[in-house]
Amino acid sequence: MRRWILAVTAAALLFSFGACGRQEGKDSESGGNTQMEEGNKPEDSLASEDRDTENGSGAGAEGAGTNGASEGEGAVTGTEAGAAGASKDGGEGSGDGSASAEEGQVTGLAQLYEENFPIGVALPNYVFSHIEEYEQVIVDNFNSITCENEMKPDSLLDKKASQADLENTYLRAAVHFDNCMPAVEFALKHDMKIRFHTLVWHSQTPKWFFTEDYTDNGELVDRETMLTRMENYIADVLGYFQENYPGLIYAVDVVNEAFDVGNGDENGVRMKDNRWYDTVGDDYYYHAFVFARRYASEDMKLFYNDYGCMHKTKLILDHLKQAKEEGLIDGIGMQSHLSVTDDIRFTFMLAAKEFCEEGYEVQATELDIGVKESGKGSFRTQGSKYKSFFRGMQNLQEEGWPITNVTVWGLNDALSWRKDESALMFDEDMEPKPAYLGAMQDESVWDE
Ligand code: 9MR
Repeated sequence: MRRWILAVTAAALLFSFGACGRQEGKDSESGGNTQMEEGNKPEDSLASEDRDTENGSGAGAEGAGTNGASEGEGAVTGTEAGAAGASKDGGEGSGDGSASAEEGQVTGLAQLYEENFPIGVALPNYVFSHIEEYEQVIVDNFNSITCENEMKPDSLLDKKASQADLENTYLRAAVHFDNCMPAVEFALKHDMKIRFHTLVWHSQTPKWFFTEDYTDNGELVDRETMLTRMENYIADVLGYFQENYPGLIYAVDVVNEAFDVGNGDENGVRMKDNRWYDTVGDDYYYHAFVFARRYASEDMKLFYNDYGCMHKTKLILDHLKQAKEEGLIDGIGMQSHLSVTDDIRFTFMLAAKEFCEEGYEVQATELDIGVKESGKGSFRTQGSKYKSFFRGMQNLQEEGWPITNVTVWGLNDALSWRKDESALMFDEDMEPKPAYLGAMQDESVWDE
């Protein structure tokens, strides 16, 4: 795999912007949760409850290579990037397309932000089975990974084994870790850490887990039974990693997306399509933190993770108050599924700061920034937004606020769950887009 230089001149950037025929995007964080709801519907996902647990990879992985940006649309090609290569501080690059630390160049995002926070990427199993195409870029840019789907309950819960021994599994469903092993092995090979995503979520959690006989049509169990199953599930999953891979997991999304006024009860707790709510009740998220703190090792930070955080800061803070006061939670994961029309510089960063002021660590856990309008300038605007995002988080961290990670939700536009919006930093050929240069704080990308 060719290694490319990270910074390019404005000229190279401008040359590389082709016509950007983009489809109209869906709503992002700013516009409510339309897109999230669609994306999260179990039936939209290969990881739906009817799916066998053996199939660990999600829609993003399956759809790989079938869509996304076509060549030349906004990508800075490796050749151009290399030829035009300049180091971050403006020095001339080698021009041969290779980057090396010896030449004084920053090798990528992880190094650029190493004084600030780890930089993560969400990866589906598809990437690990085609790793020769992606390994160098991953290693150059990221030091944290999140499984896009393979650590979710429908990947870890083992239906057959649970059904086969109901007497022993009734309160303790069987789990297995086959699906996430490629990610674990990759992380170990490259000395990377893993953000665990996610323990308790209404989506990608099979219905059978909530029923009397572990079948899809069984009766739902009562609150006490489900609380015990929740406790055992959390204990077994966290216990497995502590025992087998101590130190590998540094952050855990304990609860995902529990607050949503549009789909919630009168207090905004997610009710729709939420079997945790149906069985345990409106305090299910609190108990998840109780159990997670009970079984997590000290080096695993416990997170509440959600979309649209900048629009529901108070809702989240109010609901988490008790867990926070009891020391059960460490941070807020702001998913950061954004669009180029979102106000990142002020609205997003203010929300991040507000969480910090309340004593939480903040991580951007699922960053992508969708391009809404077709047209020449779209990818340049996207580049500015990425720049603004990374710089904003860096500024907060440098001011002393505990910003402890930025993770992008996918490696390239073709692998993204938002294929229609070309929301990531690399195009389908793994060529860096202006978004990447923005994230690298390249001077060719204009400031917002
Ligand atoms: O990117 C994931 C996609 O491959 C799955 O099909 C989808 C199913 O729900 O989940 C996506 O990841 C979601 C994440 O787990 C939680 N926040 C929203 C993400 C995008 O939908």
